[in-house]
Amino acid sequence: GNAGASGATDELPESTPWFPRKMVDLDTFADKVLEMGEELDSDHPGAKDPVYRARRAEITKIAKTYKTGQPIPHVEYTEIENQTWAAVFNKLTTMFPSHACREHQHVFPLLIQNCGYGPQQIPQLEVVSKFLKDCTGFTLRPVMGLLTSRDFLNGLAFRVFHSTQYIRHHSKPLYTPEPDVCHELLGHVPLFANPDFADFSQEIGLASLGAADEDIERLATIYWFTIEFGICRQGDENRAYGAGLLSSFGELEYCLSGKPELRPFEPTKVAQQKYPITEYQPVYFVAESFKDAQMRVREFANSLNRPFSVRYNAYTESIEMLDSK
Ligand code: HBI
Ligand code: FE
Repeated sequence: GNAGASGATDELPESTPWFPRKMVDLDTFADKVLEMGEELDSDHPGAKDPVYRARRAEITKIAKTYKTGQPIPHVEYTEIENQTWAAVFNKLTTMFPSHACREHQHVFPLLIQNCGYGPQQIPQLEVVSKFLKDCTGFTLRPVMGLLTSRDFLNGLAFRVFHSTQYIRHHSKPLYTPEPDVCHELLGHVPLFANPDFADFSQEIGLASLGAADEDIERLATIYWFTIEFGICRQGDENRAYGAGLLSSFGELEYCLSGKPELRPFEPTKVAQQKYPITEYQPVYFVAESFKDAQMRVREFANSLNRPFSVRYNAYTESIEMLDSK
């Protein structure tokens, strides 16, 4: 590295994996999706429905061609799609008062007032993205399907959340084997409107930039047990804040039922925890607060083997690098 007066460096070790340095670099992720971007697994409820598959292709085309700075195109959802949303919305909202964390419950009425949340129709990503930008600087980008862990986490460094725009198949409204717009809008979005949670999420993203593959694996596991399946302590109760919990009627009830094991959130331990992806989690980790969780993730990130550190410049929407940690 170049240890100039500013400490800034442009030279990185050759072994450093590529990472986005400017917001527009995220455009390169658009068509790099894992399975299910265009193909559906044979066990997907929509796999044998040609109408559903054609509709998916129509909606994912938006993500495929989306470029930084554009408004997210409006999707005119069909009657059937809006009915699927209504089934999920009505079921989950009965459980939020007793199971969701207070940050989620604080934001939810604001989403109803400002973003068209309600049982009638699927809210538009563009409207939601603008709302989040005003709250915490987070924005949404449409995505065709699952990104690699590296790309997905790298987006969080820019306070960008990659969101699907299509909905699950109408034959099973309370089940989806992959993220869909219900999971994003009901599970993830409310938390990204919270400043402490936004900071926490970006911390994981910053740690992922240029990280070694093994460290990406560790950070993806931490992501899994926090942003997807996290539980937090609130007063003398435990409440769900993970989007995988907040968007699953069955698991939201189960995670606070006393059946699964709850352990304190300690990143070095969390990072090693194995987890199933197709059934309820046997173990959850409980955070004391988002600020506490962020501090612990920052400590963990500093212990990783990366010869430079990074910070996000919000004015230029770019990553700055520093030689030493
Ligand atoms: N891609 N689009 C999308 N949405 C996710 O929630 C997602 C992803 N890729 C990986 C991922 N989540 C996590 O399981 C971690 O690997 C980061
Ligand atoms: Fe998710």
